[in-house]
Amino acid sequence: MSSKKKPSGTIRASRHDAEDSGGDAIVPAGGELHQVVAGKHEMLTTNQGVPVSDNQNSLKGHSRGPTLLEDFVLREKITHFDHERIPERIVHARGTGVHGFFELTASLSNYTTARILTEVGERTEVFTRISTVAGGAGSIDTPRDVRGFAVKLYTKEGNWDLVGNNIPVFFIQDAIKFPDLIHAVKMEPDRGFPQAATAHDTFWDYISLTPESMHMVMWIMSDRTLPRSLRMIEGFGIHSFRLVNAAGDSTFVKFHWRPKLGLQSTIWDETVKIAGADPDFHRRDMFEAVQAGNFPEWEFAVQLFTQEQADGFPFDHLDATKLIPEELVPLKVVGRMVLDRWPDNFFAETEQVAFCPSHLVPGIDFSNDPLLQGRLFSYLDTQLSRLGSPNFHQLPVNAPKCPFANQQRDAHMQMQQPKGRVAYEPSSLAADSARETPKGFASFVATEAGDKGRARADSFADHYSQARLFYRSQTAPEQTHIASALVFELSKVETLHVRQAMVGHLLHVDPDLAGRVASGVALDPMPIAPPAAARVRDMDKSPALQIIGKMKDTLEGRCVGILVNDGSDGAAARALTQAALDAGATVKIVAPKVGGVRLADGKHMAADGQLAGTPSVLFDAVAILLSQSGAEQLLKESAAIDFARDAFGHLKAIAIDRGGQVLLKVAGVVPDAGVIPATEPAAFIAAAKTRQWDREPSVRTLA
Ligand code: HDE
Repeated sequence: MSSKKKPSGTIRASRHDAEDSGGDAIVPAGGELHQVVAGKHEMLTTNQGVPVSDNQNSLKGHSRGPTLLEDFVLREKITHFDHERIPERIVHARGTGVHGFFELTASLSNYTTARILTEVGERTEVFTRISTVAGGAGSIDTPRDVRGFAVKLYTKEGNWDLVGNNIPVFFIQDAIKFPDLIHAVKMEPDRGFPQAATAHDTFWDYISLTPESMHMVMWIMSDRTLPRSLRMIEGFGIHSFRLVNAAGDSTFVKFHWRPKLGLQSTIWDETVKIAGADPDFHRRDMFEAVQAGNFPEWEFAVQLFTQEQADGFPFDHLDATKLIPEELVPLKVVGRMVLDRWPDNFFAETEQVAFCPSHLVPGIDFSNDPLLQGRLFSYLDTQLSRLGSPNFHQLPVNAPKCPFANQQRDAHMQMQQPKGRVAYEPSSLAADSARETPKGFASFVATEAGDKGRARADSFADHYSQARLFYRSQTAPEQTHIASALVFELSKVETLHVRQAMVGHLLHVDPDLAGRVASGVALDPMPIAPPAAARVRDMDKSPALQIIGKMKDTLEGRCVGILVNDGSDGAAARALTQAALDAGATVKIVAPKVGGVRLADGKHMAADGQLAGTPSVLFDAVAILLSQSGAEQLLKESAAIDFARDAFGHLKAIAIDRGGQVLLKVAGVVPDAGVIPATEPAAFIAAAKTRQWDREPSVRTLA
């Protein structure tokens, strides 16, 4: 390095002198795409490969003089920086992506020719991105919101993008309504808030005028929109698709992802506090799980049904506001997905990944669902503005892993250098150029007849029966949470007639629910229900729609927090830690200082988090093990009191010793069956596997 005696403005290790220092170099990879890779002894260069001698000082007329325009090193670096951001997604801007694989466990060869669904035991690489919908890319991970569940499967026959959500139905029946829905939910355009929230006037105004949204409203007001972890959500393709077999026969299919860890959600008050304690709560949880080798896994299941069966359903399966109850068409598990590799670079992969529901493989086809049909246009279109070029498929995360070739050429950021004079098909001049093949994608031959027009089928008219089905299928605590969520949201709505209109719709869903919400927002008299376009039916309850019913009796994937201070009982802390680890949980030690504590036995215990920055909302269950003097010291510490009070208020199991008992008392907690002596680790673990639902009425007013 040729640095003379110039003050560099920084202290740096000399890369070029250190034998084993890794450098970042831009090198050609595979002769086609260029990527940044770690290399040894690489010089820092400009993008033109010119070695850079000084990366700390711009070129100036003299040491205190003006900067010179001639400084191409500075200009190139700053220009590139100025253009680092690309437009964020208009929806689903905030997301977390992970690589993994899909493995088929049962063949669907009777139904489809798609190799990914017929080759049992084959592993197919996937990239899965889970997102929130309404907030910007930098918004919190835990708003009350739907989660996008987008999976790119790099199959041998091309990429298949299954772009779904964690809720099996949607707000609207027709794609033409989507921009209005999104404009209504996004921050209000004059004031620029609220960010990532449905709890405001424009959203509920739009919804109150859109009865077809009522089923989805039940889902978004349920705890499904408050997932404990992205590893504990279901995924749904939502729309009906077709599977097409070798004989050209079609079977309708709905796609499902079911988390191995079961479903679990947080409590609303807890969710709000998590947003402050850790805005990256879900991304961090996923990162830590994947890095620790606790790879999230989902079962892949299908619901298969024929046109004849569909004709007998009391709803239209082409209507995306309807689901097919599992009790009517059972789920058949045919595969699994494991996410086992965190991306190397967030921008290159998670930000640049481009999902399109129109990316299908031979043997799978679309249905006429009018929402799906609109999506088939939208996603390709949005990638063009977001990624800026029709060559987005050449980015490594988007490129198929099977060979691909055609005569599409040129355009912005073309990374390929095709050879030869033929850029068309058919051609006789290049015998080896890419040709059509009989094995290629062929659309199912469907017979369509009817009058052209902007019409909605009568079979789409029933907007309330499945909303009622969902609400009535819930457990009592879950029903209470739905009612309370509606009260919370409508309490943020300033316009009285919007509140009234919403309660009017709820009368069709369930009069008891309407009563609870009306009372919660002090609405008197009860509004009148709007006319319903179709008779509201009572359907058989579907327990599969619950969360509590689908929580697994396990601590796997969960986290136990243990609060200790100087003088705490080390043996008790170690016994609880071991019991939690044995049950499959992770354990984090929380202490007043991050350096850890000196236990009663004189041993040092390292801390994972400092008390003020590690509240109990970050854990599924907690233990509070305090020495007598430590307990007294923490009584003046609001973070400690909140730690105890919130753990109790969020219905968690709490293990305590005598010091912990003192803290609970100051926190105003009256112990119940979920507060367990630290000397009984087994009982604590059993209680930690669930929430203390019975406790809830004693800690907050619910609707
Ligand atoms: Fe999307 N949606 N969407 N959507 N959607 C987008 O595409 C759109 C809908 C979903 O992780 C956009 O690449 C329309 C239903 C996910 O990158 C955009 C309609 C479902 C993601 C778009 C819908 C989804 C998106 C924005 C009504 C569940 C994130 C950026 C017809 C089945 C994918 C982008 C990722 C993203 C349009 C409705 C799921 C603008 C027009 C229903 C998971 O193209």
